[in-house]
Amino acid sequence: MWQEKIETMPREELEALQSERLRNQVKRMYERVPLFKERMDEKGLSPDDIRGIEDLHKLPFSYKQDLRDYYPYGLFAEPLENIARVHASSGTTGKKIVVGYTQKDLDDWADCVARMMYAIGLDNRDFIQVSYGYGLFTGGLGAHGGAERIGATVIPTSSGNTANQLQTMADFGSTCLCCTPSYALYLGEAAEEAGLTDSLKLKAGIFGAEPWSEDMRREIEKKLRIKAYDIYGLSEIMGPGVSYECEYQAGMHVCEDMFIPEIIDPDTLEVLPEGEKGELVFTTITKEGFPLIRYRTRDICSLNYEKCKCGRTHVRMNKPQGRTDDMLIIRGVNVFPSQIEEVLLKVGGDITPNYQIIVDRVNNTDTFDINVEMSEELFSDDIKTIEKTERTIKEKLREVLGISAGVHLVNPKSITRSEGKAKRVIDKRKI
Ligand code: DLL
Repeated sequence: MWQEKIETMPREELEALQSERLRNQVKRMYERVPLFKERMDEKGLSPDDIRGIEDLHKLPFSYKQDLRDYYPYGLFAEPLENIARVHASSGTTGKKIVVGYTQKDLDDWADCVARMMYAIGLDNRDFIQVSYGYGLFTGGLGAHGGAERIGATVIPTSSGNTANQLQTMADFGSTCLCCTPSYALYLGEAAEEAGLTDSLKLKAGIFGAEPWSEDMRREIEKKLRIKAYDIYGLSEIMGPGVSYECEYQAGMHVCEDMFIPEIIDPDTLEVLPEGEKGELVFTTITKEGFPLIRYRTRDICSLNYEKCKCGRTHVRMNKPQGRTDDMLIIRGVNVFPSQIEEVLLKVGGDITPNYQIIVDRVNNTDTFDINVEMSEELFSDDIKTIEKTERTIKEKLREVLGISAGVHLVNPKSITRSEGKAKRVIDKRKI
């Protein structure tokens, strides 16, 4: 094991460590993060009221909206000169959310990913191809850090350019692939088509950033002739490696010495008993740059404290089974319907605000289409003007979302009106 002492720590010891770290984190944040102090004061809580993890439930929640309200650096708990790197992710209105890492945070992150890589049998003899996007998205640099930490040879291809990815994979002898599961499947198919499957040396894949099913796992394993492992994370907490599957592929071990998970009922906000399904909440107890207390992830899943066959004592979370908000994950990219609405409103004039987003999975790749109603004026205009408007919307959407969508202008009043909440999203994918 990469950090055997921590990964197999008896639960009592682990919980004592968590309690100590939680106490320190609460004190530190109370002094350094005004919003946290304000929320503690509102509840009449002082840091001394938090004696250990038994008091976790008393602490105030934090939300994605907080990151938007305090954009970009308002929630950092370290002076900016101590921030070594920032990452970001999309917010509902196109405004990014920003998180900062000190060098120690980056080291801890690399350790989390290294724990997983080591758990699935990788070491310094491996060639790890990182085909997650590099940049503000945490996937690329997150996987990269872990691969370097175990001393493997990193092949930082980033995402896209499929033919080149495959040629690199074959020529450089990549033994592990890191990317979104949907891209892995696409690569598997493209490898078959290019007749390259036999020349690949891949043995494992580390896939996450979007929900994927057991069927999809089997499909990827068959196509790429590998074992496919799940990795979970989110920008706000750390990026990939918050939790990961071990060699038994039976739930993802949360790096509990750094992150304390809870499952709550999203309506009553009560903490739910072990095994029950609800919203996942995280408290970061070692992060320096951008710590969060009781962050509501909006991911729905459950926790399993049973001891794993691998010997690790850290709790396992089941595959997230959806979200409590309207965020869609399309080809690994987070998309909020409100971002689309904003673009459509900006285009204005020729189109009406009636639209429908249709997401499906065809040949194992997400499809993403948007039907938008034309105004009566545009409808009576010539086809060239209609096509030009479609192109404008498509380009603007790509700029804002980072992925392209099929845009179809449809006849006025052809999208069914709803009597209640408009059904804007039709997600036909079966996860
Ligand atoms: O997706 C971080 C990441 C990169 C994880 C690479 C794994 C691999 P965000 O872009 O902030 O961060 O999106 C976070 O993606 O709240 C989940 O809804 C979803 N998600 C991430 N991993 C998984 C997974 C990265 N393994 C959001 N299974 C999270 C299901 C996942 N959903």
